[in-house]
Amino acid sequence: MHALILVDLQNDFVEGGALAVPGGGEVIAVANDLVPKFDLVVATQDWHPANHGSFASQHDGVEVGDVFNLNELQQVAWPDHCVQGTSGAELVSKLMMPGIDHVVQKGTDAGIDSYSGFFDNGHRKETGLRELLESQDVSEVSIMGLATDYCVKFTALDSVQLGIETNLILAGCRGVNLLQGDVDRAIQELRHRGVKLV
Ligand code: VGL
Ligand code: ZN
Repeated sequence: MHALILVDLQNDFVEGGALAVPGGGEVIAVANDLVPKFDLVVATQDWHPANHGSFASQHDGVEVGDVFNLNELQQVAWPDHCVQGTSGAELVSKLMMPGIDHVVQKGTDAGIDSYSGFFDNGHRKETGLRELLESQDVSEVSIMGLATDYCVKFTALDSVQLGIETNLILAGCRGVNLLQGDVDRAIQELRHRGVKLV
């Protein structure tokens, strides 16, 4: 089985959202074109409690974009985003929802971030995505979404590392580029690790 993984296509990551990725809204049409072509479609959803440790607002003296230490892990400080139950956390309404078979939530533990759809950033806990793919006999995935240099990158890295044939749909990805060149570096690293760029 070949599955499509849609990464974090949520209101907060598109224009007008709390952590808008430049051009983020443009990938919704790409997703809608692809959804009917796959027998299994899984969407990931960044789903943070209001006091999530990745939010700059939770720390004195930490500004958005700073890198700080969160429970022994390097953490980028983000604006409050994708707070559970808010409209910003909802999947973009223009998405073809009936074609989405499963939604996997991540980032629910306030003490650790989770860029990957599979594991938290410390590889301590799983989200359930691996089990889901295994139960459906998935051997290949195609991944697209937001943001190329964070959640898409780490989802694809974990996927290849789990032995799944992994394709990255470049036209369906947009990145943050907090530092100039982050997106290009992410793509190079993914290619180097064996992710196929399509
Ligand atoms: C993401 C930063 C913080 C992403 C999620 O979806 O790429 N980036 N949380
Ligand atoms: Zn997040």
